[in-house]
Amino acid sequence: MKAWFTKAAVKHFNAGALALSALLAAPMALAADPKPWQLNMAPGVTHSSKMAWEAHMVALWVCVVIGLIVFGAMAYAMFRFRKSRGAVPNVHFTHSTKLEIVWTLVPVVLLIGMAWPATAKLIAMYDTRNATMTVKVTGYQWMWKYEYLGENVEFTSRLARDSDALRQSGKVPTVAANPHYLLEVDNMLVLPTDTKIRFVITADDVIHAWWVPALGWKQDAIPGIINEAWTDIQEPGIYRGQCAELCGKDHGFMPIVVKAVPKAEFQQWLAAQKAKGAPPSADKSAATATDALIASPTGTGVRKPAAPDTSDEPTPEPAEPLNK
Ligand SMILES: [Cu+2]
Repeated sequence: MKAWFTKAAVKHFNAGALALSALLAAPMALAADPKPWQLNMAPGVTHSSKMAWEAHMVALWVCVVIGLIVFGAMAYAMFRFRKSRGAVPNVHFTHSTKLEIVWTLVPVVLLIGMAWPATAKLIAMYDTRNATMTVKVTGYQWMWKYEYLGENVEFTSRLARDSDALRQSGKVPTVAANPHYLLEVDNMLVLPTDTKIRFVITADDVIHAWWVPALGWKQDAIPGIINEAWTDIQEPGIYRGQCAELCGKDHGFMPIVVKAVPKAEFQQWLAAQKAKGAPPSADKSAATATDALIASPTGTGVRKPAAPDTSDEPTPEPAEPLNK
């Protein structure tokens, strides 16, 4: 019994649990959006989110095994040593030194076995060095501003106008008709895949928090303070999130949408943005919006692109060569 709890055995168990849980969660790994009746945490699409998921699965399976052993022993004792079978309690029993040592050491070994890899993961999750690019995120009541630092590209991103109109119409939205109700924005944050991207995150009025679950972290956006985070999205796709800090009456209406595209496509998109004199990116919902001018939170005003939506179609050739 003692040998089972050696460090090597715990490691072996962790590996087995990981393999089993990876097998169980395989269908979920393909989709970033949560599903109705989804069980368990999704692994996400970045190294950080996968590390968090692994630590979670190890802890979950350790808890499952402990639960089975404890409740199994209780059930066995209650059944096997019941009064009707003639069991006689040992009224002289007070303690067992041997048992006390075992039930102290076993949790200590388990906790060290979980804390060691978790600490390594945590350190890696906070290491923003060697990033290829930096995006500055600023929270406002109630929208986000994104700046691609050094690229002269910036825009604001706020709740899509049709989502906003629907919420104020009094109509009841349905999942079928509005699958991303309140999770749609006018300008998506476009990011390249397989790239270490550093974020510097702050706010201009009150505390917000930038959170996209598929990326695996949330980071507070605090006025006067610059917080850091990083990501490396491994699969192209659209990932949705929300402000995660109660920031005022429209806190629930400042969603985040990240569109991850392959590197080459991102460079084309970036070049197109620069060529347009850094107007905002556009997605489908922008085309439905009626207002021609979005007052930027800084008061400078950001003009909407005159051209119709291009972000979901093949990106046009850049008008001028890339600076990179
Ligand atoms: Cu907020």
